[in-house]
Amino acid sequence: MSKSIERVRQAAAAAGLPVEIRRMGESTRTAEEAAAQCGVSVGQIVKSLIFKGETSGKLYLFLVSGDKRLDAARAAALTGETLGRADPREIRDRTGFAIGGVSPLGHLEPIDAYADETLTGYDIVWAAAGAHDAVFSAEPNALLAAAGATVADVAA
Ligand code: 5CA
Repeated sequence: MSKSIERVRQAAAAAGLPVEIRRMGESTRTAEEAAAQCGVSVGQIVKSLIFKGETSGKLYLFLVSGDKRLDAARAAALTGETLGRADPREIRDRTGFAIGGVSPLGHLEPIDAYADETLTGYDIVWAAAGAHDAVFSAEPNALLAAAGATVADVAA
């Protein structure tokens, strides 16, 4: 098992959320691909989006339903600073995950996390597990709590 997948498994277990990570064999890089592979609606896929604070240089994690977009103004109000895209290399170096496999859990450094409240309307959601074909499912409130995410109205 890859190091980053194992990091997700261990972080989830340590947070009280034992997960079964599935390698799908096909790409789950995008929410649409993940939904097709998991046989669920796109809204049930948790996007793990990394943004960077333009003032602090901190990375932030936003967990957003696959059928929603992050509202940049609401996100900035929550973090207290303007946010920009982090570049793929910096995301990989600082979180330990490549884009398409960024997980809600198991980042190399602690990360402030916020979650789209619409995720809590589903019985089960699916999220990336550290590789571009690796996913796990969880009850959304349990997942967001394990990720230490503040649940808020962040979706557009
Ligand atoms: N594995 C799936 C869901 S299980 C997944 O990781 N989806 S995702 O939405 O969380 O990750 C893809 C996201 O990465 C895209 O929605 C996009 O916001 C972001 N992304 C794609 N390309 C770049 C890039 N060049 N720089 C920064 N972010 C990017």
